[in-house]
Amino acid sequence: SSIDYHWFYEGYNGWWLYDEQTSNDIETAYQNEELFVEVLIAGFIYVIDFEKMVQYRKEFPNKSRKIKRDKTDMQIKGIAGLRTR
Ligand code: V3L
Repeated sequence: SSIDYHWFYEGYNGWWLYDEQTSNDIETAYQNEELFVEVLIAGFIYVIDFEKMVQYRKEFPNKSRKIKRDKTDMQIKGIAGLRTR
C-alpha cells in the first residue's frame, strides 16, 4: 500500500526523508494524480513537481532538488535536516 512508500529530497551525497506531515501531503497529491503540489517547509512555499520529480522554492524555480519515492528508507541522511546517521 502507499503506507509502504517514503518521499525523499536530495542532499549532498545522499537523500533526506521529508517530515511526516509533508510526506503525507505529497503522497496524497501523488495518489490523486496531481501534476504538482505546494507544501510549506520552514515557512517557505515549495513546489513538488511530479512530472520532473523535483522540488523548489516557489520564488526560486530554477534552484531545484531531485526528489524520489521509494519503498526503502534504509540509506537516509536523516529526516527534514535532522541527521540520524
Ligand atoms: N525539508 C526540510 N528542509 C528543506 C527541504 C525539505 N523538503 N527542502 C529544502 N530544505 P533550497 P546536505 C537541506 C532546506 O533547496 O548536507 C537539508 O535538509 C535545505 O535543507 O535551496 O546538503 C539539510 O538541512 C536548505 O537548508 O530551497 O545534505 C541541509 O540542506 C534550505 O532549505 C544540508 O543538507 C534551502 O534549500
